[in-house]
Amino acid sequence: MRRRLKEFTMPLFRFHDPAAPAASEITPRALWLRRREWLATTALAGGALGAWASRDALAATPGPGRLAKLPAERSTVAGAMVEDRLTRYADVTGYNNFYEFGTDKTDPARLAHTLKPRPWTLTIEGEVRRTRTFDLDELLKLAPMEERIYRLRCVEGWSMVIPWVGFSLAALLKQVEPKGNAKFVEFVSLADPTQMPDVRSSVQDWVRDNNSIGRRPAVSPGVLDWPYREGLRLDEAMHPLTLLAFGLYGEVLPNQNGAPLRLVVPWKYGFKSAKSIVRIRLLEKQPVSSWERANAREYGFYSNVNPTVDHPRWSQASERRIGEDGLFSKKRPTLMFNGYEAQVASLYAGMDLRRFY
Ligand SMILES: Nc1nc2c(c(=O)[nH]1)N[C@H]1C(S)=C(S)[C@@H](COP(=O)(O)O)O[C@H]1N2
Ligand SMILES: [Mo]
Repeated sequence: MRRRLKEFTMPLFRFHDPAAPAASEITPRALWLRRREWLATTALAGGALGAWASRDALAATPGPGRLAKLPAERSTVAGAMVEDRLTRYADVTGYNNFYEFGTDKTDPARLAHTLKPRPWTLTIEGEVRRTRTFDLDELLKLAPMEERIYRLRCVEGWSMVIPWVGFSLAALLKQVEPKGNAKFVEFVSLADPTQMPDVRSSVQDWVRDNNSIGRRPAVSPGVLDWPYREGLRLDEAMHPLTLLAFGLYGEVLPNQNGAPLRLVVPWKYGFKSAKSIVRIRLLEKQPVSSWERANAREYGFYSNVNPTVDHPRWSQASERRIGEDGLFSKKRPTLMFNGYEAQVASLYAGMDLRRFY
């Protein structure tokens, strides 16, 4: 399968020691560690944050320092924070899925410089009392920025641990006052072919080109229809773990990670976490997300991380951590709800998770 082949053939150049930081990365890394120590001592005496700081010291994590800093405070969901080692900044920002820029893992880092994260507006509409359009500066001030360290588990079988910066999506949704009949939330990403090269090669283009007699399609068929769309149930969207992220590693989001704002839903497969969002719609009926439209049997609406429900073409029982587990060994056990069972299982009480996959 195309996506899976990419996953196993692309990163062959990564055979260097993943724990060794390049000389150029040492200074920002030192800054990063100092900042984490500051967080550990000032934000929370001892406890979990102290453990994270020493974990970071072991992680040989090249720090950021390329983009503007975001002021992040301690997380309000500290109990859900993971103890795993952080994935290196270079991997978080160099190994991406952002199909608007291509399907190879290295395409977004190479090509997303054409994305213009400013000026940016986000419109929230649908079943709300107050339709609102926010510009980026208004959004940045809407609630205190928090640092949240979450696991990200891609449906393809790999995972990372990423220190995001943002605030709960609930803080934004409250602003528009959802009506009683709002049951779902749809997220729509930017789809601008002048900024995103692969938005040109949509399924519609391919069908149209194929239908015009004597012409071969100019581009290979797009995997997805644009814009990229995702959806959540309203209670999932309002859950405190659901993050509206503006940054990672203490700095604003690099374009390839979904600048200037994206969703992060840590207990669901990564594709539910839509990037570069321009529109949020509150709906009465369940929306159809892009991956569901592309292949409903393989990518369900819920897509909760679940080691006991396999993808039709591969097991989901285990995964490989980028930068730690080697290229071909999916040896790390995948956790129920990606490790957030204590926080989110009640959302699905009594639900057949095999049927609602
Ligand atoms: N708009 C948009 N959002 C997207 C995607 C995409 O192709 N387009 N890919 C998804 C997938 S499959 C994953 S695993 C995550 C990857 O996020 P990261 O590159 O920041 O790790 O983004 C998700 N959000
Ligand atoms: Mo993914």
